[in-house]
Amino acid sequence: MDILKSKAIQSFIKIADMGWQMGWHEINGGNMSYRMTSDEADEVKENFRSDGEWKEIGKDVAVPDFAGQYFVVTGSGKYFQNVKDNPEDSFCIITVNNSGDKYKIVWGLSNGGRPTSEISAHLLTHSIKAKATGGKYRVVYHSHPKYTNILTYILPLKSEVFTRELWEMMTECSIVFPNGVGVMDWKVPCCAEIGIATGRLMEKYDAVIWPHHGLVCSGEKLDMAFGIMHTIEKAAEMLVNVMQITGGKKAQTITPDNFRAIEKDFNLNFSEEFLYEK
Ligand code: 2HA
Ligand code: ZN
Repeated sequence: MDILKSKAIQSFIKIADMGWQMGWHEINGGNMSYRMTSDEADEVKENFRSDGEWKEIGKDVAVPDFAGQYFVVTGSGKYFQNVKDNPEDSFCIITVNNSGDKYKIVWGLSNGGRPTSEISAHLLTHSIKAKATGGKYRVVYHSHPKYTNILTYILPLKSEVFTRELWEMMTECSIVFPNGVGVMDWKVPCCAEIGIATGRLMEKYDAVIWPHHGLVCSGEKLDMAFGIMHTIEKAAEMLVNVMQITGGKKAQTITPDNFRAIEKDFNLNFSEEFLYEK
């Protein structure tokens, strides 16, 4: 099968292009990975090359559960802007070795290159999420959305504050990300350290904010991870607008008891830390 006709690859291209259209991927900003099902990989395996070199994923990073699995991953230094018109040059498919500490490119990056510099954050998050969801979660998506980033200069860098403030912006936010949003300390991008810290927060959250940088979302499918990112960014934009108009004072808002009512009717289990009295 022509690899570009595969549904999994088409969906990867579509979501990457949507992210670009949203303005979340200036120059080479952002990265995305998708863990293929074995059927999806089998369907396109005839296109894979076997001469790739095994390379280390990152210091102290190993994901042995993924031995032999395949990931579609954007390329380091590549532009989301070009994914649609030049897919073979913009992303790749990698596989993981038996000890889980090395990867090899089997398709793509036709003009050379390597997978995203945030490969550690991606694979560690995949590992944690796959374990926590019985293998359902397959996507890690990182972008640089403007308003989410603006809030990291305004709000205290606390998961409970970001979660509560974003939840208050639209009733359905608490249903879209019921586990809240994790907020990390600022870290240098592109190293194992940011990956390990992200993975740790992903044990609890589906979305993690990197202050003054961007957002990482995980989900079952590409449209779901994109949807969580979109919802968070829209809520962040609304909060920035409210602050611009009122200086942060709200005439009324969704109250902790309102959230408890949502929790009950939607059968959710909110952490009480998000429902603090102000
Ligand atoms: O340039 O977004 O965090 C890719 C990135 C690194
Ligand atoms: Zn980034």
